[in-house]
Amino acid sequence: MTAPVACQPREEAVAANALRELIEDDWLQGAKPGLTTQSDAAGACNGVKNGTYGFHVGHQAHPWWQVDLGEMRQVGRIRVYNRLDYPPGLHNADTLQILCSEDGQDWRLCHDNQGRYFGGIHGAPSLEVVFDGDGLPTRFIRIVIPSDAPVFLHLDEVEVYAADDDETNIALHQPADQSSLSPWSTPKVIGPREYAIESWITRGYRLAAHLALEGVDVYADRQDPDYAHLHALVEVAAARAWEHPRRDLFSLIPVSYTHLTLPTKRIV
Ligand SMILES: [Ca+2]
Repeated sequence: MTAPVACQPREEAVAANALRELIEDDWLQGAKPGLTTQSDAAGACNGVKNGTYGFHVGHQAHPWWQVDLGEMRQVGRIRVYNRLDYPPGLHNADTLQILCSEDGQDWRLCHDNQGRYFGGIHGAPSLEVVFDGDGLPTRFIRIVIPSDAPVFLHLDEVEVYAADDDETNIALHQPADQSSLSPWSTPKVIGPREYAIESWITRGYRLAAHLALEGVDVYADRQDPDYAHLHALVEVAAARAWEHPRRDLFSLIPVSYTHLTLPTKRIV
């Protein structure tokens, strides 16, 4: 029995542009945070409000999303921005409940939305829950849909403000989690963005050395790399770099650096 032709080893010419895309995809794949319930949930406290879903829990009964404020806080108000771009799901969160907890184990109800629709960045007002006086003492805040029937939970953003500071969103970039993943879950950046630049460059040189052994004149157009400059360029990549990575990240890398990964001179 022989393997199908498509599975047999073969050599194919790779055009320079296609090679660049392959290498970029490889870089980006290696740089992406892994997909976990935490990395998807981070999308509802990442400061991005665009009317779509910041996270997407799987189809299940009693789906929930939560954020850890890091320490006990006196919460003055919670603002929830609904997803607006998917009409069949507009009312999924109408019945949401907000729970609070000191330890992430024992929860108590602090708001029941009782079927009232709320909007998001446009249209109907977003949901705002205000806690009077000294505010609500809590460390964890959980949003749950109290439905025995499976339902999707997907929100745009959740903001939390302390009773004594109505300007600072204390949920921003705090650790979040959710009850499950869905096919639409994606990893968001958690904490400060870090690029494995040194390892990428090392790999690039390793690739260049390998290609040199194969007879490719990869150093024909080499310039002295300025790692600090390259590092600075990548550091300032836009906040949405994961969603449009190639445009945002690689548009910043000048042509003079392509020799780090691309022996384009001899590959046609
Ligand atoms: Ca968001």
